Amino acid sequence: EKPGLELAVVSVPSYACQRHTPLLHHNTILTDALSILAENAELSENEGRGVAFRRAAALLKSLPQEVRGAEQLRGLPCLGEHSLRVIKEVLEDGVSHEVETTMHSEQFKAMKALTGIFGVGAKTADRWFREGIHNPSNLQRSGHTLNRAQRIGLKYYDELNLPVTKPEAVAIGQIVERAVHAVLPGAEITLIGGFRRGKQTGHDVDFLITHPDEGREEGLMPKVVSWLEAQGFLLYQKTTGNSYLESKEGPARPASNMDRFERCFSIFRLSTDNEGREIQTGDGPQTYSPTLTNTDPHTHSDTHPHSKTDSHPLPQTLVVVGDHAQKVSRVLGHSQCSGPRSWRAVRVDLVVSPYSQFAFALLGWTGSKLFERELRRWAVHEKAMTLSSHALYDRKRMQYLRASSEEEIFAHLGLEYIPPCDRNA
Ligand code: DCP
Ligand code: MG
Repeated sequence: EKPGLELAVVSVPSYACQRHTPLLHHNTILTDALSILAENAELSENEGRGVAFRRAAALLKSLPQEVRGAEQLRGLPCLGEHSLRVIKEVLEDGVSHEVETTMHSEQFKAMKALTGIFGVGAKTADRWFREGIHNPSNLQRSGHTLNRAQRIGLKYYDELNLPVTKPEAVAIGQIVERAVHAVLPGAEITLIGGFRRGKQTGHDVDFLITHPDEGREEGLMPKVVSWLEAQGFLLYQKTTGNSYLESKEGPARPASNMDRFERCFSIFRLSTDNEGREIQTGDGPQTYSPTLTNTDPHTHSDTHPHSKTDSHPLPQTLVVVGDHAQKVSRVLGHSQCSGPRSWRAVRVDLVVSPYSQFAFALLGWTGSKLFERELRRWAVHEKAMTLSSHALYDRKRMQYLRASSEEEIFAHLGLEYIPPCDRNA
């Protein structure tokens, strides 16, 4: 017997939230192929098909070793007929015909390019595509009326499509922390999203803000935004208020997967060298001590309040190094704005949660998107519970289940605790 055949008999649970899914895994060639098909399905607004490919990919990400032959897949859950066909093709020929055709199709390329514009979703992109608009330049020349988000998205297209690095995320975190503490001392700021899962890059940076005295966080976002704007840190922002209490459906019957927290979609202006220091006004580096809340010391020891950053505060301005610096300066150098410059645009998502909902918000905003979807599916189908980023409701006992940590929520759901770094489904 070939080594590895035992994979087939190892039982793998079928919900992604029952499994450990690390960032780095053994089946990237297969999961890259399936991700293209998932992305194509999502861009064609075929959500069901997208989820099927995402689940198949997530299953492969959780396997302890490389799949070398289709016989190793026998008995594994989550692999539908279509996904299996693609996997077999890649295992046998190195590539899948369907994936290659999709990747190189004019429609897929155009939809990716157009939805890559901040403020443009699949519906709008599809309408433009059918009018013959295939890329940002076509759009620029079309004379279409764009909203404020889309105009900014077009203006900063290249740099908003450059990955945001971990050091850049940390630098943004310091600015967010200064802003929040300036208007509400004692508030806690947590890095969430992909960076909390241990990713080294992201398409944006996500933060969750709360305050131990419930109620103090109310109306916080407009004040934070004003501070950031006054300091010249914002290129764009759109704030939406908390609508959780007003919402008729309540957490037991959420109308959608969208949560109702006070939230700010923004684009930051981040200095990329020390010349940018003049925009970093305020307390200055000497009196500023980073206290970015850390709920996960294993993946974020560099931002932990008790780590070495206490004695050696990180520079207030960001010095980007290596390959990324070259890419950034190339893009900035070629930007249509005003020639080379010492700052870049970065997408930042801020969310404010009342303290009593913090654990749910943290769990709901750490992702991955599929992991979140699977948690909610597990809750409903296996536990008769409704999970949202606000609360957990037990339908049989007809009561809300409180939790002050993610561990407690997993326990309520009858699941083994999965740490953030293993939620990369
Ligand atoms: N999230 C969600 N539903 C939403 C919005 C967000 O479940 N409507 C969760 C899942 C995401 C997390 O919030 O993982 C952050 O959203 P992002 O789109 O920023 O996703 P990531 O941070 O995981 O990816 P990236 O690294 O590309 O930013
Ligand atoms: Mg993110």
